[in-house]
Amino acid sequence: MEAGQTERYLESEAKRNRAAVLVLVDSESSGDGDSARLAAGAERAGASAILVGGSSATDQIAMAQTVAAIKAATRLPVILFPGNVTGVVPQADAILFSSLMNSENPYFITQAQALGAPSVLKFGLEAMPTAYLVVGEGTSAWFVGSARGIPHSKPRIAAAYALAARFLGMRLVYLEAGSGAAAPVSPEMVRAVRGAFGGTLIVGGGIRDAGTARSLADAGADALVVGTLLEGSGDAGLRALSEITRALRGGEGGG
Ligand code: 1GP
Repeated sequence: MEAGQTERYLESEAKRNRAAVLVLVDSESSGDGDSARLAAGAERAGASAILVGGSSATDQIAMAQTVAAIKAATRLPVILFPGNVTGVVPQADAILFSSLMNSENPYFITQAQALGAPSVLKFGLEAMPTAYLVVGEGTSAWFVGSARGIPHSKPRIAAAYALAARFLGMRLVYLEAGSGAAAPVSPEMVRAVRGAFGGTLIVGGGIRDAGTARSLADAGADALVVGTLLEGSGDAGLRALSEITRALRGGEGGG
Protein backbone atom coordinates (compact mmCIF):
# COMPACT_ATOMS: atom_id res chain seq x y z
CA MET A 1 0.00 0.00 0.00
CA GLU A 2 1.52 3.29 -1.13
CA ALA A 3 1.38 6.61 0.67
CA GLY A 4 -1.68 8.58 -0.41
CA GLN A 5 -2.26 12.25 -1.01
CA THR A 6 -2.77 13.33 2.62
CA GLU A 7 0.27 11.44 3.85
CA ARG A 8 2.42 13.03 1.14
CA TYR A 9 0.96 16.44 2.01
CA LEU A 10 1.95 15.92 5.67
CA GLU A 11 5.47 14.96 4.61
CA SER A 12 5.76 18.10 2.50
CA GLU A 13 4.39 20.28 5.32
CA ALA A 14 6.98 18.74 7.67
CA LYS A 15 9.71 19.71 5.19
CA ARG A 16 8.34 23.18 4.54
CA ASN A 17 8.31 23.94 8.29
CA ARG A 18 10.52 22.72 11.11
CA ALA A 19 7.44 20.65 11.96
CA ALA A 20 3.81 20.69 10.87
CA VAL A 21 1.14 21.54 13.45
CA LEU A 22 -1.96 19.36 13.66
CA VAL A 23 -4.88 20.70 15.67
CA LEU A 24 -6.93 18.11 17.52
CA VAL A 25 -10.65 18.81 17.68
CA ASP A 26 -12.58 16.81 20.23
CA SER A 27 -16.08 16.35 18.81
CA GLU A 28 -17.52 15.77 22.29
CA SER A 29 -16.31 18.88 24.02
CA SER A 30 -17.49 21.38 21.40
CA GLY A 31 -20.53 21.73 19.13
CA ASP A 32 -20.29 21.61 15.31
CA GLY A 33 -20.28 25.41 15.02
CA ASP A 34 -17.54 25.73 17.63
CA SER A 35 -15.48 23.00 15.96
CA ALA A 36 -15.83 24.67 12.56
CA ARG A 37 -14.84 28.08 13.99
CA LEU A 38 -11.90 26.51 15.81
CA ALA A 39 -10.72 24.76 12.63
CA ALA A 40 -11.06 27.95 10.57
CA GLY A 41 -9.09 29.84 13.23
CA ALA A 42 -6.46 27.11 13.24
CA GLU A 43 -6.13 27.40 9.46
CA ARG A 44 -5.56 31.17 9.75
CA ALA A 45 -3.06 30.53 12.55
CA GLY A 46 -0.96 28.32 10.26
CA ALA A 47 -1.97 24.77 11.21
CA SER A 48 -1.39 22.12 8.54
CA ALA A 49 -4.31 19.77 9.23
CA ILE A 50 -7.13 19.03 11.65
CA LEU A 51 -7.33 15.80 13.61
CA VAL A 52 -10.77 14.70 14.76
CA GLY A 53 -11.11 12.08 17.47
CA GLY A 54 -9.25 11.14 20.63
CA SER A 55 -9.56 8.33 23.14
CA SER A 56 -12.61 9.74 24.91
CA ALA A 57 -14.60 10.68 21.76
CA THR A 58 -17.06 7.81 21.29
CA ASP A 59 -20.17 9.43 19.77
CA GLN A 60 -19.91 8.42 16.11
CA ILE A 61 -22.79 10.65 14.98
CA ALA A 62 -21.32 13.74 16.66
CA MET A 63 -17.96 12.93 15.10
CA ALA A 64 -19.41 12.59 11.60
CA GLN A 65 -21.18 15.95 12.00
CA THR A 66 -17.99 17.56 13.29
CA VAL A 67 -16.02 16.30 10.27
CA ALA A 68 -18.67 17.60 7.86
CA ALA A 69 -18.77 21.02 9.59
CA ILE A 70 -14.98 21.35 9.51
CA LYS A 71 -14.78 20.27 5.85
CA ALA A 72 -17.29 23.00 5.00
CA ALA A 73 -15.38 25.65 6.98
CA THR A 74 -11.73 25.07 5.97
CA ARG A 75 -9.54 23.78 3.17
CA LEU A 76 -7.30 21.90 5.58
CA PRO A 77 -7.25 18.12 5.37
CA VAL A 78 -9.25 16.39 8.09
CA ILE A 79 -7.54 13.32 9.50
CA LEU A 80 -9.37 10.93 11.80
CA PHE A 81 -7.63 10.04 15.04
CA PRO A 82 -9.77 7.15 16.27
CA GLY A 83 -9.82 5.91 19.84
CA ASN A 84 -11.98 2.98 18.83
CA VAL A 85 -14.04 1.64 15.88
CA THR A 86 -16.52 4.45 16.57
CA GLY A 87 -13.84 6.88 15.35
CA VAL A 88 -14.27 5.74 11.73
CA VAL A 89 -16.66 8.17 10.01
CA PRO A 90 -17.20 9.34 6.41
CA GLN A 91 -16.09 12.54 4.66
CA ALA A 92 -12.65 12.83 6.28
CA ASP A 93 -9.60 12.83 4.02
CA ALA A 94 -7.61 10.21 5.88
CA ILE A 95 -7.29 8.21 9.07
CA LEU A 96 -4.35 7.54 11.37
CA PHE A 97 -4.86 3.79 11.04
CA SER A 98 -3.17 3.07 14.33
CA SER A 99 -2.07 0.17 16.45
CA LEU A 100 -1.55 1.01 20.10
CA MET A 101 1.58 -1.09 20.14
CA ASN A 102 2.19 -0.89 23.89
CA SER A 103 -1.34 -1.75 24.94
CA GLU A 104 -1.82 -4.70 27.26
CA ASN A 105 -5.11 -5.44 25.52
CA PRO A 106 -4.89 -7.08 22.07
CA TYR A 107 -8.15 -5.34 21.17
CA PHE A 108 -6.24 -2.05 20.77
CA ILE A 109 -3.35 -3.67 18.90
CA THR A 110 -5.21 -5.55 16.15
CA GLN A 111 -8.86 -6.31 16.90
CA ALA A 112 -10.37 -2.82 16.73
CA GLN A 113 -8.39 -2.41 13.50
CA ALA A 114 -9.99 -5.53 12.00
CA LEU A 115 -13.45 -4.36 13.07
CA GLY A 116 -12.91 -0.86 11.70
CA ALA A 117 -11.09 -1.71 8.46
CA PRO A 118 -14.21 -2.51 6.36
CA SER A 119 -15.63 0.94 7.18
CA VAL A 120 -12.33 2.61 6.27
CA LEU A 121 -12.61 0.95 2.86
CA LYS A 122 -16.31 1.68 2.48
CA PHE A 123 -15.87 5.38 3.31
CA GLY A 124 -12.87 5.67 0.97
CA LEU A 125 -10.59 6.95 3.75
CA GLU A 126 -6.87 7.11 3.09
CA ALA A 127 -5.29 4.81 5.69
CA MET A 128 -2.04 6.05 7.20
CA PRO A 129 -0.32 3.11 8.94
CA THR A 130 0.63 4.44 12.37
CA ALA A 131 2.34 3.02 15.44
CA TYR A 132 0.66 4.74 18.37
CA LEU A 133 2.90 4.73 21.44
CA VAL A 134 1.62 5.96 24.79
CA VAL A 135 4.27 7.51 27.02
CA GLY A 136 3.77 7.94 30.77
CA GLU A 137 0.67 7.25 32.81
CA GLY A 138 -2.54 8.75 34.15
CA THR A 139 -4.00 10.17 30.92
CA SER A 140 -7.17 9.16 29.08
CA ALA A 141 -5.19 7.55 26.25
CA TRP A 142 -3.24 5.53 28.79
CA PHE A 143 -6.33 4.44 30.74
CA VAL A 144 -8.76 3.83 27.86
CA GLY A 145 -6.14 2.06 25.73
CA SER A 146 -4.92 -0.16 28.59
CA ALA A 147 -1.44 1.03 27.77
CA ARG A 148 1.67 0.02 29.63
CA GLY A 149 3.03 3.54 29.33
CA ILE A 150 6.64 3.86 28.25
CA PRO A 151 8.38 5.67 31.12
CA HIS A 152 9.33 9.25 30.17
CA SER A 153 12.85 8.49 31.37
CA LYS A 154 13.33 5.52 29.00
CA PRO A 155 13.91 6.87 25.48
CA ARG A 156 15.57 3.62 24.38
CA ILE A 157 12.36 1.68 24.99
CA ALA A 158 10.46 4.15 22.78
CA ALA A 159 13.19 3.81 20.14
CA ALA A 160 12.89 0.00 20.24
CA TYR A 161 9.14 0.24 19.61
CA ALA A 162 9.76 2.68 16.77
CA LEU A 163 12.27 0.29 15.24
CA ALA A 164 9.71 -2.51 15.50
CA ALA A 165 7.17 -0.20 13.80
CA ARG A 166 9.67 0.39 10.98
CA PHE A 167 10.29 -3.34 10.52
CA LEU A 168 6.53 -3.92 10.52
CA GLY A 169 6.19 -1.45 7.65
CA MET A 170 4.42 1.35 9.47
CA ARG A 171 5.12 4.74 7.94
CA LEU A 172 4.15 6.91 10.91
CA VAL A 173 4.90 6.87 14.61
CA TYR A 174 2.82 8.91 17.05
CA LEU A 175 4.53 9.48 20.39
CA GLU A 176 1.67 10.34 22.73
CA ALA A 177 2.12 11.81 26.22
CA GLY A 178 -1.69 12.02 26.48
CA SER A 179 -4.08 14.93 26.23
CA GLY A 180 -3.45 17.48 28.96
CA ALA A 181 -0.28 15.66 30.04
CA ALA A 182 1.63 17.47 32.77
CA ALA A 183 4.82 17.09 30.74
CA PRO A 184 5.22 16.46 27.01
CA VAL A 185 7.42 13.73 25.61
CA SER A 186 11.03 14.81 26.14
CA PRO A 187 13.29 15.98 23.30
CA GLU A 188 15.66 13.15 24.34
CA MET A 189 12.96 10.58 23.62
CA VAL A 190 12.09 12.25 20.30
CA ARG A 191 15.78 12.22 19.33
CA ALA A 192 16.11 8.53 20.21
CA VAL A 193 13.00 7.62 18.20
CA ARG A 194 14.18 9.77 15.28
CA GLY A 195 17.42 7.77 15.26
CA ALA A 196 15.47 4.53 14.83
CA PHE A 197 12.67 5.62 12.54
CA GLY A 198 12.85 7.52 9.26
CA GLY A 199 9.09 7.87 8.66
CA THR A 200 6.73 10.62 9.76
CA LEU A 201 7.13 11.23 13.48
CA ILE A 202 4.12 12.80 15.22
CA VAL A 203 4.44 14.01 18.81
CA GLY A 204 1.56 15.14 21.01
CA GLY A 205 0.31 15.66 24.53
CA GLY A 206 1.02 18.62 26.80
CA ILE A 207 2.44 20.94 24.11
CA ARG A 208 1.38 24.46 25.12
CA ASP A 209 4.10 26.89 24.09
CA ALA A 210 6.40 27.78 21.25
CA GLY A 211 9.62 26.95 23.11
CA THR A 212 8.50 23.38 23.76
CA ALA A 213 7.31 23.02 20.16
CA ARG A 214 10.60 24.27 18.82
CA SER A 215 12.66 21.91 21.00
CA LEU A 216 10.58 18.90 19.90
CA ALA A 217 10.91 19.91 16.24
CA ASP A 218 14.66 20.40 16.63
CA ALA A 219 14.84 16.92 18.19
CA GLY A 220 13.29 15.48 15.04
CA ALA A 221 9.49 15.60 15.28
CA ASP A 222 7.79 16.04 11.89
CA ALA A 223 4.38 17.01 13.25
CA LEU A 224 3.15 18.28 16.60
CA VAL A 225 -0.40 17.79 17.86
CA VAL A 226 -2.03 20.58 19.85
CA GLY A 227 -5.43 20.07 21.49
CA THR A 228 -6.04 21.29 25.03
CA LEU A 229 -4.38 24.66 24.38
CA LEU A 230 -7.31 25.58 22.13
CA GLU A 231 -10.18 24.18 24.16
CA GLY A 232 -12.43 26.91 25.48
CA SER A 233 -9.64 29.47 25.36
CA GLY A 234 -10.97 31.43 22.34
CA ASP A 235 -8.65 34.02 20.85
CA ALA A 236 -5.97 33.50 23.48
CA GLY A 237 -5.63 29.87 22.37
CA LEU A 238 -5.42 30.84 18.71
CA ARG A 239 -2.79 33.47 19.51
CA ALA A 240 -0.74 30.82 21.33
CA LEU A 241 -1.17 28.54 18.31
CA SER A 242 0.08 31.29 15.98
CA GLU A 243 3.16 31.71 18.16
CA ILE A 244 3.82 27.98 17.87
CA THR A 245 3.43 27.88 14.07
CA ARG A 246 5.60 31.01 13.71
CA ALA A 247 8.33 29.39 15.82
CA LEU A 248 8.25 26.38 13.48
CA ARG A 249 8.38 28.21 10.18
CA GLY A 250 11.31 28.01 7.87
CA GLY A 251 12.10 24.31 7.65
CA GLU A 252 15.39 22.65 8.51
CA GLY A 253 18.15 25.12 9.14
CA GLY A 254 15.83 28.03 8.34
CA GLY A 255 15.28 31.24 10.38
C1 1GP B 1 -3.76 14.15 22.61
O1 1GP B 1 -1.65 14.52 21.63
C2 1GP B 1 -2.94 15.02 21.73
O2 1GP B 1 -4.11 12.99 21.96
C3 1GP B 1 -3.00 16.46 22.15
O3 1GP B 1 -2.64 16.67 23.50
O4 1GP B 1 -4.53 18.03 24.40
O5 1GP B 1 -2.33 17.97 25.59
O6 1GP B 1 -2.56 19.18 23.42
P1 1GP B 1 -3.04 18.03 24.25
